[in-house]
Amino acid sequence: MSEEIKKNNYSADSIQALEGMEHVRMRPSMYIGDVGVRGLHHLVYEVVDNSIDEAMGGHCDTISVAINEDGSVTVEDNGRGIPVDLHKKEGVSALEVVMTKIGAGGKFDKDSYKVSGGLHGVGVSVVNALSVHMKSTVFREGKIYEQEYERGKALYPVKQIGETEKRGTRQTFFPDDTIFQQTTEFSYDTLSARMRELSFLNKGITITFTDKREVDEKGEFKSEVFHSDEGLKEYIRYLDGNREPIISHVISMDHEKGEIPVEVALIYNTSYTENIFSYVNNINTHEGGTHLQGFRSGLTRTLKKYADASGMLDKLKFEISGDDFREGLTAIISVKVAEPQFEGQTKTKLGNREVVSPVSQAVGEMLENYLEENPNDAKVIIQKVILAAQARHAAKKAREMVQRKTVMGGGGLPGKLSDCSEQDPARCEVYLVEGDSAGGTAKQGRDRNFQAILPLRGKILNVEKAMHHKVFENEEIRNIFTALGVTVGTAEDSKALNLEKLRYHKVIIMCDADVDGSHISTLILTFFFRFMKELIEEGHVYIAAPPLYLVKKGNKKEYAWNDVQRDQANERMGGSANIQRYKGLGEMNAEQLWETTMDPNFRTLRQVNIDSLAEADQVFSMLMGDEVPPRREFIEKNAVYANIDA
Ligand code: 0RA
Repeated sequence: MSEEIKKNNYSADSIQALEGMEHVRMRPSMYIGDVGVRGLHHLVYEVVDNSIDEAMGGHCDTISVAINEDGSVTVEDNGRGIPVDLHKKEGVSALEVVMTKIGAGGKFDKDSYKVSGGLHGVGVSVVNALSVHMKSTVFREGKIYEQEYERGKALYPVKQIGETEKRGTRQTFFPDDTIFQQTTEFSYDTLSARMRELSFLNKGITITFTDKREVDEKGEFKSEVFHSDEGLKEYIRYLDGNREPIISHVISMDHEKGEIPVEVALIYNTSYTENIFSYVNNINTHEGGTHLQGFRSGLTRTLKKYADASGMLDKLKFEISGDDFREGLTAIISVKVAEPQFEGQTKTKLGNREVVSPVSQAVGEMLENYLEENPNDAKVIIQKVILAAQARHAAKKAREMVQRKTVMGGGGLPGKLSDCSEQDPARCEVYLVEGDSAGGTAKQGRDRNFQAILPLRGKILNVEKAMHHKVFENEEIRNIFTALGVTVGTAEDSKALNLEKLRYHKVIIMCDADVDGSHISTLILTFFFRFMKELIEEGHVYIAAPPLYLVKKGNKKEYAWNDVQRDQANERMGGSANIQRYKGLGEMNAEQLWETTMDPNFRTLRQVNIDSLAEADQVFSMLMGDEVPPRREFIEKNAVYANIDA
């Protein structure tokens, strides 16, 4: 290898480049956020982003992404191909500069290249630096060129390896397991969700996604093709597929021209939740920011003006607040910003002030037109807003009761909570347990020093279908708020969550390992997702995994969490072991529950995380909604999970 590098004749600048690459390897998190599962997947997004940029510039329409048999990833587009001619300043080919120099991006083509992202947009050289091996193949001007790299270092100068009629760029990389120590295994679902999202955000592009690691019964790879002609409009239909619309069309607009390209689509449905997803340069801005602010102000101003003029508010006794305009609203805002300033805890909050007014104006214009052209829909929307305002008044009272109890400590902790003695929240955990009897077992089995138990009675409220004041009036839900020490709502943002006084850093959902149990876990998760999203985002929510079987012979016993483990345990005991199937937590005694499910040295907890808020929203609305067929389909599709859970 060193021979080849010498041949490459590096200039002083490229030695600096190498140092840059070393820095990426020394401090990977500075470039990709983290070196866990999330960071690993960012590598793929970074490479795909480059092809998306090429497509957005109008130079390509097809991108294929594949997880290869060996676990590496290949991204290929049919664009112009990264230039391979000599880069005068660097003394090597432009391709090599792009691949091995930090921050080189594609600066030699200002026109279309590129609107840089926040978390990604760091450059493909970062992916190269963090890969044990990478190979670039360029199809350009009738020829095929290739260059390979090891941990970001070129193994040889770009070489021509053949001729071709096709155009494009192909990148294959193998993540470095000394950097990604947790795992280098890509998740099909995570990547597929992102490719779907990208196809909605960039209409007209075809993205194919293939997993070559295994074949199905027919001997075929798992594969999906994503393509959207209508972009955000279609995205809204996808997200709200399981909800009932109250207006006849998705309202949308696409302002490509102008300094700041803005795209917006929205619909109102019969639910009570507000669902707004915002993007900057294809990146989901979880924490919102100035584009969201512009959207909200445009929406409120325009609807309010219309409602005032219509006279529908005349009999209303109280003011309508901003929130009221967003109940049952599903919306997506996508803006492109040349130099985005990202702020906030997770750097997903857009800070650029100049974005507010163009978005607000565009949204206003779009809505004004729609309301004028669809007076019936306009009436339905305003009626919904009025109902929301009335319900908000009821909810406020209910919430204040929760608040008073929590903050003042007046009502104290819920009577059903068996608290722990430890005071430091970082060391405390609370088990939310289905049913009083399992609650009793958990109470006996726990380590009372740091484990608290909150039994929940039967099925908790399906918040997906309940009005907000019903949610805050529900006793089980109030118990959860009080036990956790979490409060909700401030004067300016009624949904803001205050986690400062969170009493347990681990909130563990423990339900029976059967269909009912997983339904109840889903109800609890839905509640957290809609009302305590930050709790999930900050990694506080876990799901306990009780065993399915007890395999016993003589004085030997083993627990099994699935059928394979069960059979293996049986075999280890020489076959014909006694197998007990646990139908619920109630069948375990306190000691067994501790050993298998609560003892930190032995238990497995599944941490709940949200890769994609939009995807999670779609799944929850489907699981908790009215439509049975999609729910069944989901459960069948996720049969592997169902086996663990059922
Ligand atoms: C800058 C200039 C040109 C192509 C590209 C960038 C380019 C970059 C990537 C990254 C992935 N796929 C890509 N495809 C193209 C070429 C400009 C020209 O041919 O005039």
